[in-house]
Amino acid sequence: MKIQVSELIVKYMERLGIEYIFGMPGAHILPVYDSLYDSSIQAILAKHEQGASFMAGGCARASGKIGACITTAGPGATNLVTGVANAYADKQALLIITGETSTHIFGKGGLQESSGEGGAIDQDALFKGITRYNKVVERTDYLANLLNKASNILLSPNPGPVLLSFPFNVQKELVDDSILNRIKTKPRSYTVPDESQPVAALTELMLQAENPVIVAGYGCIKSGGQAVVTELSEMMHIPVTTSLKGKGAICEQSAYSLGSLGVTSYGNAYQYITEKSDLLIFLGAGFNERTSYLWDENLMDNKKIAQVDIDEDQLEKVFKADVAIHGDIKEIVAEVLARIKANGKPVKKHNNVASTLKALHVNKIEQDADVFEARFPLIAKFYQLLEKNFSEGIQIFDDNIIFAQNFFNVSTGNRYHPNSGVSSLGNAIPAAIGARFAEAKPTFAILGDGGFQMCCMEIMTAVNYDIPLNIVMFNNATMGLIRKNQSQQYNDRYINCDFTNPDYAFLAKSFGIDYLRVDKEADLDTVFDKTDFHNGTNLIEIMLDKNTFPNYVTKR
Ligand SMILES: Cc1ncc(C[n+]2csc(CCOP(=O)(O)OP(=O)(O)O)c2C)c(N)n1
Ligand SMILES: [Mg+2]
Repeated sequence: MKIQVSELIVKYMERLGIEYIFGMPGAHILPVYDSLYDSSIQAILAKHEQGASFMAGGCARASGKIGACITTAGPGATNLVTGVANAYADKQALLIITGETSTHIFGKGGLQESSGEGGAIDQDALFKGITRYNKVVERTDYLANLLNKASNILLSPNPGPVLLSFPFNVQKELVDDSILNRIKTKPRSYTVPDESQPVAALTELMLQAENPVIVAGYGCIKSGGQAVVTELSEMMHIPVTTSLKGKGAICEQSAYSLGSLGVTSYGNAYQYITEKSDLLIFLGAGFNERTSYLWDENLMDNKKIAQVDIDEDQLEKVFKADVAIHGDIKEIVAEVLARIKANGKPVKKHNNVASTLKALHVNKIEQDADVFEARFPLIAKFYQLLEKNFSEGIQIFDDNIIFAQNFFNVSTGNRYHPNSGVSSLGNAIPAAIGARFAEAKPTFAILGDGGFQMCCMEIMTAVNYDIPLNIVMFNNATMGLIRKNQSQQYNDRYINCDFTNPDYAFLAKSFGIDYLRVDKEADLDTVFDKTDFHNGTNLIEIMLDKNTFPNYVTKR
């Protein structure tokens, strides 16, 4: 049967399991919107295309499925850039559909033309560096191949954004719907290559080590490896630290949790690794600037290194490993566990862990308490109450990062999504909205007042679609991180960091959402007593002093 290309695109997305597509229409993409009218996919109208791309990213993060967004040509597409860049850096599966002027107009100066011809902007070139695949689809005879290529990227264990731009006339062309049967829309089952040798070597390394430490990353969570990693840690008494994105890979309240590893953290994990550890086992964790303390060699010195990652490109990217295994973390760790159990020898217990952790804890209280807790009592208490009231079942999108990294112990039943990718301010609110569409659980966006003002109109997207949302905003009337740097590194020469805030109570009222202000600790008890975190849309404003800086030490 013949169907329009616009309908084929929508059916392709349905088969990919896409339930929501975030965007904004324009004349050049209306045929696809018209096909969405009859689809099971719900089209969500954002306030700005950047918001739409962040929502699609949040939806993908929460659901583990493909996120999707749709815009018109020209400014619709250019407004997507930061969200797409974020998904690219974060290796998120994002399908972006954009419109384009009809091909017979190319090069003549069409309205919003983005063909790159005759002085028009070149959308293809613009997105080249931030997509895994990017195509202006000018003809239909290779549609099956082209969509298969898109599927291969979107469904791979290491995906990225795919942008398909359809000229207006192409969207309305007729094609045979049998094309759909030639397109892959389910992930290939991933079989671990024959890893028996490296897995045996990894098991042996672990049995030999006196003080191994697991560095768990987001790859652990993506593979669903939390339970096996926890079992391994508890069975062998191995402490676990995580990258920021890996927070929650094991329960951070666990006796074996060293908290997160990285420049803005307390430094327990750093201390344990540099002073005690003789084996580091990286499980789906990158070793970026933040996690590695700028690739501090003390972390690697005098110890063996093992690494497991499903992304082959991550293996030995920035360090040399004694054992490097390309494979699914859950499967590999399960295999290691089975081998250790079958080993016959008694399982080695690393008995000094508890006392070392205790010593570090004392250390932490003595050295760091005034660095963080005492300086930010309201935020510390907020996270304590959050943990107490929600031991599981919430998802958090956090643009601020520094406070949560230190104050918030993530349990395996909660999901914490720090603003990673390109670390763009303005991500938390739309990403949380996208996630709340995918997952009906209490959802939090946590961010500063600077970031809030970048994306706050998207709150109305939540309101328009009855999406419950909890926004926690830190009001310090400044770009705090910038002010801190200008104070500490530029002799208090403040430039372009401070600003005057609107009255957020009125703002919330105008949006029709609930509002609570926190000036003192007792106000937080009221917040947790009164707020409907499940079904309400709430703005919680926490007042901070602009001259109180999170005084983390970058190197120890
Ligand atoms: C899109 C974007 N622009 C600029 C920056 C650089 N930047 C990092 S933190 C920061 C200040 C954030 O201020 P605010 O959101 O109020 O948080 P605070 O540090 O005050 O808690 C800025 C401008 C960024 N990360 N993203
Ligand atoms: Mg601020």
